[in-house]
Amino acid sequence: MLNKIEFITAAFSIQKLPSANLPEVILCGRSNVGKSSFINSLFNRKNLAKTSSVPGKTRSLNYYQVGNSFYMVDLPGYGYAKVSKEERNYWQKIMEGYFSLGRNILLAIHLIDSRHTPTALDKALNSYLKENSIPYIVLLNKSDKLNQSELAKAKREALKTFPELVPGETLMFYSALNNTGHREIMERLSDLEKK
Ligand SMILES: Nc1nc2c(ncn2[C@@H]2O[C@H](COP(=O)(O)OP(=O)(O)O)[C@@H](O)[C@H]2O)c(=O)[nH]1
Ligand SMILES: [Mg+2]
Repeated sequence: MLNKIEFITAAFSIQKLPSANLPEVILCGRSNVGKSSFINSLFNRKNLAKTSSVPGKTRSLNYYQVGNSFYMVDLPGYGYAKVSKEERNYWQKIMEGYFSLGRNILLAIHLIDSRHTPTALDKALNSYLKENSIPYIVLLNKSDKLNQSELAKAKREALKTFPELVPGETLMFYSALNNTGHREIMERLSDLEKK
């Protein structure tokens, strides 16, 4: 049932989330890393999730329902290395609020631009996931932009920052452009469905 996805709601506060009658797969990462494009490419839908070439501030938690299996939740992105203190505080507050609800999170997909080394906020996010015992995978996204040696370097950098990751299992490349990683992610999601 992974071929059916529909938009449910954009919640601008954690009080406005849909009722927790389905488990959740959450998408996180900095703004502009490609979370919306990930949803569109994964489900082969051109404009289901709005994409933007300018780093915007998606402040909402965007809920999509996948079959009758789970919600896919596009969480607010965080900025680049130099974000304002205000923006960073807002992001931390909403993430802590969301995790404190104790919703049934099956998996977190943490997207990182494969061209950049993980930032302080990537590390903060990783800590939240660990503290809350949420299973997670890191996707090195936009892999179409790199050549073989750059890809190898990106993998090394990610492993240096997050040594617990296992390549091919919890660390993978993804591209919304050429479908790298598509099959692997779909397999992972259909495994969740069987649980
Ligand atoms: N080359 C390439 N560009 C991508 C990929 N994914 C997203 N983008 C581009 O990155 C920009 C931001 O994407 P978007 O999905 O809106 O990011 P979001 O802010 O995380 O939702 C857009 O210009 C996308 O076209 C990818 O896999 N490869
Ligand atoms: Mg987006």
